[in-house]
Amino acid sequence: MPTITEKIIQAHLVEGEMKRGTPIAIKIDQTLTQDATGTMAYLQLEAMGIDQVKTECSISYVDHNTLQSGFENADDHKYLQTVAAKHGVYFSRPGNGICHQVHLERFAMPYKTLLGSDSHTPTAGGMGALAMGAGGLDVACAMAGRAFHLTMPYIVNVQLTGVLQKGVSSKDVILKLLGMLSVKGGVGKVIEYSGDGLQNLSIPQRATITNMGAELGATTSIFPSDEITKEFLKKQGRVEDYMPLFADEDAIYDETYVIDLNTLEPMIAMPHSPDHVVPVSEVEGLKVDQCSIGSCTNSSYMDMMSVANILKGKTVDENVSLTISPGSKQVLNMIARNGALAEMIASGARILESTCGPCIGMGQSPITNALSLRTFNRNFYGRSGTLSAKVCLVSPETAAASAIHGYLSDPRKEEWEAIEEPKQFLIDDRCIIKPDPAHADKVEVIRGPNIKPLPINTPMEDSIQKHVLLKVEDNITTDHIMPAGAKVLPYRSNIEKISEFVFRDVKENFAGLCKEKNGGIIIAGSNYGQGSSREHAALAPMYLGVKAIIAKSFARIHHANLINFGILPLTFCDEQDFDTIDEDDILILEHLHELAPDSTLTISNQTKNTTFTVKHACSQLDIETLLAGGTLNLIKQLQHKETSE
Ligand code: MIC
Ligand code: SF4
Repeated sequence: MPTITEKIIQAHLVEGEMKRGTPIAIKIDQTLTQDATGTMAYLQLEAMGIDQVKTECSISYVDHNTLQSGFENADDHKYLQTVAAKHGVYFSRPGNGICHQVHLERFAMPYKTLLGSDSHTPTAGGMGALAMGAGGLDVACAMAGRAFHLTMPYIVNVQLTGVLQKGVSSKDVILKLLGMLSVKGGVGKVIEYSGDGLQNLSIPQRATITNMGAELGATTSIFPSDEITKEFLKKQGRVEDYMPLFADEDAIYDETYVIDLNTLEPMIAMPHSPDHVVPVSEVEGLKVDQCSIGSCTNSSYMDMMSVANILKGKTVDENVSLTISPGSKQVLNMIARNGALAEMIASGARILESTCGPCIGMGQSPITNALSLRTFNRNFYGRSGTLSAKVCLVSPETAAASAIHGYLSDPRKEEWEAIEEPKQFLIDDRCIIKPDPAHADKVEVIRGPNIKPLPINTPMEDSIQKHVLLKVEDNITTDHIMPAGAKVLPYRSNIEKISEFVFRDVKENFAGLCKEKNGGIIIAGSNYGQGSSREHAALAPMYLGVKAIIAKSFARIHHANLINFGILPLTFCDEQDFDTIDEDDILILEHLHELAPDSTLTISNQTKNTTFTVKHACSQLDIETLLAGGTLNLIKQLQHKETSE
C-alpha cells in the first residue's frame, strides 16, 4: 500500500503518525549546506556546542559566491573549510561544482533522508532520496542529531508515459507541470513520479524534474530507484549505494496527473514567474539578447553535450551573449577531455566557473530591457540584477538553438548528433576534503572580520502594538525580501550589514523605516516567502524588529524560518480583511502567551477602529519556540534545564 514517500518516512519516523496534514518528525541521514546559507548554519551549530556532527554524512559546498571581489567572501570560505574540518563535515572546495549536481554525482543515495540549506535540495529526489530544503538553523539542528519537524505531506502521483522527442527535454516536463499546477500547486505535497516514461529518463534528467519541484512549492519530489539508478551509481563507482525502491502497486495518492512525453513540446516560462509557461512554438521568433546555460537544474554532462553538439561548427549570433556554466568539476573535466568544451569555445560561448553564477545574480546581468533565456529554475523579478530585463526559463537545447539564431528558436528544428550516456563518469574527488575526526581538536576555526556573531531574538511579549510597515501582494519571494547578487551576498555572515538590503526593490529605505518605527508588522497576500530557503529573509527582518507577518498563506520553508527566529506567522481567517488594512495602521495583538495549536487571535486595528481574526498553523513546539524568541533560545533553555536537573 505505501508510496515511496511513506516507505522512507516510515523508516525514519521519530514522532507523530503518518497521517497526511499532521505534524511529524523524522531522522535525517545526510545534510548539505552551501556557502551563502552555510556560514549561518555553522555559526548556529557552534552555538549549540556540538563537537562532531551526528549524521551519517554532512557536506559543506562552496558554489554560490566565489567571486571574491573583497576579503569578505574569501574569509567566509576559510571559515567554512575550517569549521567543517573541526566538526566532521566534508568540504567541497570552490570550483568543485554546484552543490546539487555534485551531491547527485558523489553522495546522494536512494532511501536516505537529506536536509539541505538550499531550496533545490530535492534534486537528489531524482535518485530516490527524500531530500528537502530547509533554513540553515534546521540543517544545523539536523547535524546536531535533532529530528526534523515537518507536516506529513499529501502525496501526488505524476505519471509520465511515452518517450521524449529529440529536442524536447526533461526541463520541458517540469515546465509543463508548473504551467498545470502553478507555483502554489505543490504546497504541503510530495510529487512522486511513475509510468513507462521513466525507462527513458536518466538520473540527471529525473533530477532536473525534482529540482524544479521546488518551484511548485512542493515539500519534495521523488522518483523510484530502479535499474537506471543502479546503472548511474555504477558509473559513478558506487553501486553499493544502490537499493531498489518503488511504490506499491496499490499505493494511495491524493491526486494523479498524466503527462504524455510523446506529444510534449519545448516549453518556456515567461517573465517573471516559473509558472507563466507557454509552448516555445507560441512565442518563437522573439529577439534574444542573452542566453545562460547552467545552474543546478541543467548543468549535467548530458545537458552540456547536447549544447556542445548544437553549437558545433556554428557561431553565436553577434547580438547574443551566451554563457555556459558546467555543473561540476566532473562535468567540466569530461567535456574538456572529449573536445565538447572546445566546440563551445569555438562557437563564441563564454565559459564560466562551475558555480551558480548568473542564476543568483553573481555577474552576467543582462543589458537594459533585455530578453534573457536561462536554463535556470527561477525568473523572479530583479534576480538577474537588471530590473528591466525579461528573464525566461527554457531547456539547454532551446537556449543553444536560440543563441545561434539570435531569436527564440524551437530546437526540434535543429540538426545535431544524438548523444549517448557515457560508459563511465570521470571520478576524481580531490576537491572534496574528507574530515578527519582524529585530528579535529587540532583544527583552528578561522573567522575573518566580516563574520559577525549571530543576533538572537528576545522572548515574545504578551502583547504587541506596532505599525504596519509594509503591505504586499501574492507570491512575494524571498528574493523580494532579501535580495541576493554580487552586492549583497558578501554580507551573508553579517546580519547588521545585510539587513540594510531588506525589501530593497520593493520599498525604499525599508530598514530606515523599521528603525524609525521601532520595528513593526508586515501584511501579505498568499504564498508569502516562496522560493529560496535563505533564512536571512527571516533573520534580517527579525534584526530590524519585525514581530509578525499577517498573510493569506505562507510557503513552507519560510514559515519554518520565521518560527525559528521568533517572528509570528499569522493568516487571515477571512481573506477580505486583507483589504481593510493599510500601511502605517497601528495593530494591537494581545494575549500572545495564551497561543495554542488551532487557536485564533483577534487583532485590533487602532487606526481604523476595527478588529479582525487571524489563525496560525503552529504546533505546540512551534509556539514554545516563538515564545522563547526562536529555536536557539529554546535549545539553550532545554540545555539549561537538562544540566540543572
Ligand atoms: C536560490 O536559488 O535562490 C538560492 C540562492 O540557491 C537559495 C539559497 C540562498 O539564498 O542562499 C535557495 O534556493 O534556497
Ligand atoms: Fe545555485 Fe541557482 Fe541552484 Fe540556487 S537555483 S542552488 S543559486 S544554481
